[in-house]
Amino acid sequence: MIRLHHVPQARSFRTLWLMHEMGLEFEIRRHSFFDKSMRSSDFLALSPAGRVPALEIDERVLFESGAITEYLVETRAEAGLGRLPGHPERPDWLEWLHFAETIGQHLASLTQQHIVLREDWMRSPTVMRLEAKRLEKVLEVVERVVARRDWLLPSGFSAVDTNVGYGVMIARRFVPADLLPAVAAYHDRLAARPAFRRALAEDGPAELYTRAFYEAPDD
Ligand SMILES: N[C@@H](CCC(=O)N[C@@H](CS)C(=O)NCC(=O)O)C(=O)O
Repeated sequence: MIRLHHVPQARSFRTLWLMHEMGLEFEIRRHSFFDKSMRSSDFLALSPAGRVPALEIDERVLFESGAITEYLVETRAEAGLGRLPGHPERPDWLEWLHFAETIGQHLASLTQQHIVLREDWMRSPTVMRLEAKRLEKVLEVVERVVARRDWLLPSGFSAVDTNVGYGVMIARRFVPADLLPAVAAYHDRLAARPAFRRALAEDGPAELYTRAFYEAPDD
């Protein structure tokens, strides 16, 4: 039995989507950021930093979405979504897998600024603008690649498209989609995949991002 610990719209969406791409059977245990349950001793026993995703699989628990991605594609290699050691695209695959968290750090900062910090006096418009610009710069790396081909790797869709693709999906709430047309088209290709649609249908009610776009206020 595989059990995914998930919060709607969080990085655990990567794992939810990837497992559908791989055709795996699993169950979902949904959590909330706002009811303190992720600080309970039961949850911390699964995910010591109190974060999602955490995945119960093969008689153990794994946390860190990138590690989970790597574990899934290595232990279930028949799905063909990894690029395992020896594969000529292995270095590129690893680069994209970890680059997903370079995107993720700006998303986390913007989410904290716009959503988690609820009072205006807690927020910094300077940080909001800076982080949105830095996110745009990071996405330009993706833009240059997906302007030339459908997926991140020349050989076709792989698990790194789910890890980076989650970042692309959330980034649209902070960086106008028309600034990065190839990324917008890449997003549309990702969103048309049946596994993405199944994951979205199972994601659960949004409690983080309730607006389509979060604009940095003027000072
Ligand atoms: N690098 C980790 C980051 C995990 C993470 O920070 N997840 C967020 C949701 S996107 C979380 O659970 N935050 C709860 C908290 O910070 O208390 C990963 O990719 O799994």
